[in-house]
Amino acid sequence: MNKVITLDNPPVNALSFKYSEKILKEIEDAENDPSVTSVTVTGANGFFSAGVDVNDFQKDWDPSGTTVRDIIETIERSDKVFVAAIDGVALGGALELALACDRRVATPRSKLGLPEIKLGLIPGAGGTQRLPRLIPPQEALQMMLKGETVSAERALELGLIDEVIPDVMVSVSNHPEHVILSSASSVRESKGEGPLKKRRVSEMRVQLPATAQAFALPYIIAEAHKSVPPEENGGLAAHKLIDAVQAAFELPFPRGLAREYRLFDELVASAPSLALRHLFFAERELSKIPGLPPAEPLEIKTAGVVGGGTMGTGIAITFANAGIPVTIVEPNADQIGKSRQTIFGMFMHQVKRGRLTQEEAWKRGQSIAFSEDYAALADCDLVIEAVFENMAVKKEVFGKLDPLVKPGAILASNTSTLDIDEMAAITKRPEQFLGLHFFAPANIMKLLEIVRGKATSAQTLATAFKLAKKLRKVAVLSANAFGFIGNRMFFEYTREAVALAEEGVPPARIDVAMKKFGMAMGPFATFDLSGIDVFWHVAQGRPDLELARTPILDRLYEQERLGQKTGKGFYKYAEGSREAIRDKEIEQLFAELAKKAGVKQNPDVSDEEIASRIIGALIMSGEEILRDGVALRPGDIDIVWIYGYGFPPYRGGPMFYSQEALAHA
Ligand code: T1G
Repeated sequence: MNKVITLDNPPVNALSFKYSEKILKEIEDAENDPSVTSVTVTGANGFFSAGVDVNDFQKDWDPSGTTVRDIIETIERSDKVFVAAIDGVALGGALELALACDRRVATPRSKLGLPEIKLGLIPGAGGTQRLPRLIPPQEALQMMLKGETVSAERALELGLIDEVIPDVMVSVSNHPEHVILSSASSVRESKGEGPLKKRRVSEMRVQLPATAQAFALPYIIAEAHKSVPPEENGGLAAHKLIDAVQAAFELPFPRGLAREYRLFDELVASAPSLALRHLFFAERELSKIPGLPPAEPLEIKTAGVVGGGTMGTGIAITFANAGIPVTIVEPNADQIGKSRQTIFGMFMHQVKRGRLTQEEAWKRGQSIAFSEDYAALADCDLVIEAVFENMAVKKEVFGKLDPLVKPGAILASNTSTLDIDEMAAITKRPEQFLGLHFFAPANIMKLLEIVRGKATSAQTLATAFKLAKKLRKVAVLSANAFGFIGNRMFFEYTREAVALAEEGVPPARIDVAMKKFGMAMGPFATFDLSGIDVFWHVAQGRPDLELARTPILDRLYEQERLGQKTGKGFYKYAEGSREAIRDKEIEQLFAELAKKAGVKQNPDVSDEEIASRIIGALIMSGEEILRDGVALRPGDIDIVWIYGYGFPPYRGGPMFYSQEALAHA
């Protein structure tokens, strides 16, 4: 008889330590039941399992309790045939459980993967030893290093599964005995191999392709180590993963497994993994707004964008990519031409990269309409403005929009620093008004700050969060305060960098020190990328800003040294190049300004001191933002800085980093 065991632990059938005890008992019962000849493990609700419950991996986790390892070892010892029948997602420890089975079948929509690396871990229940035995080892290594999922079709090509089972699997819950048997038997029939036999992956050998020479293994391992970041810069788990896979090549299964377990247990307590697991949950907290009454989100079926500049065009592309038809209102015909060109170029680039079919690109391009007339937006469900960063200009836009768009439409501003309530006040719909602050380039950057006005309703906020998910953005709620969360902190972060430059530390050296800390880009390179005029304009409107009081921005603005866009900023750039070249002129300019201001010089400060001062300023600003109630949680601030400003994820974000730094001080 075939016994069916169904993983059923909503919402994602996670194999928590507690739930693993239940499943282990079911498997042991099947093992001890002489009438059972085969066991099929499947998942409930169209979901196999998301793997081990990440909540269970607290810093001092106790591996002596029942875990998915015990389930897998029981399957391994059994002489009964185990079939994993996958419908939906099979990740991490759940896929490792399937790897311990003798057969794996999956429905066409299934996705399989070992994403542990994204949590700063490695597969810790045999995945690093079984996957390279079942599929080509280089494919196995890359799949685990990238933490990517593969489709059922790709899994079949690789040999990760034996059969793609049509939708018969979806009825597994109401005909368990019959259907699973047929699926298992379909594996038998299609392979014509008679009754299913035991086929332990652990007994297979890791096979290098016949073309590979004897020296291939050391070369493959050496190349793999070179292909990942250094251990201290986010590469710790990757290097340990390569060590574990090397053991699969070189050691008998039991010893390779022991090495994997040891490496995994070390990583669970490692700082990068604690940081990445913090971010995993912080990201899933974002849309939980304490005190907000439940509200049904509206469906945004059509959108309008006022302003066809860089931001407006990027925002329109974002809507088109999410399948939401969008109209850009832009009075300037030349600007419309430029916007059309940008859109066409972007979609062609996606086609060239194989990310979009020609037909899909054309469809998305066609879903973006242009008009010089606001009336074209009358029926839109949401209209966002992305015009010049000036309050009068924005008020004029909303003064035109409010009487024109339909009563239920939401109006939004893409402003990065201006007062949302002041804009809402000139409309008759403050409840349906909010800020949607996209980050440039809007169609690439995943971060979206949702800015809540005094009157913004719960339904408008719920709609914005639902829209963000559809736009594939990571949305963080901000109160309506200057600079919201990211930029307000960025001004303090860059202020400290400028202070160090005034003390005689070359900007180029400051950027190197911040990249060594793990930032994707140094502060001065960021100034040049965003445009020094952007900061200068903001500073004009905010004399209270410390950054506004530094003379350097005025000097650069006067000299039209605006950054990459003018070929000179804090760095200089060769014609048509974005490569930053150190510019002694800037260092002389800082020296003159510092002398005039009587700033004490301190040019020999260490890289660590540079990073500590700049990150310290960032953290203090984050603490102020929490005190002012601008951000809901420290984790929200961390997510803003990971997705919006290139803070190193393996340090968990500025607020997590500050706690860790304090804890180890
Ligand atoms: N553990 C605990 N909770 C999880 C979870 C997990 N593995 N996966 C999801 N959740 C929760 C999540 O916090 C949220 O909770 C809800 O489920 C819906 O998630 C030994 C050690 C499965 C693709 O890394 O990739 O196995 O906010 O909003 O967009 O080698 O969740 O509703 O309270 O993301 O539909 C490896 C992580 C674990 C998979 C579904 N597995 N999860 O995406 O929903 S380590 C993973 C995901 C491991 C072994 C190792 C996604 C998803 P709440 P969601 P979704």
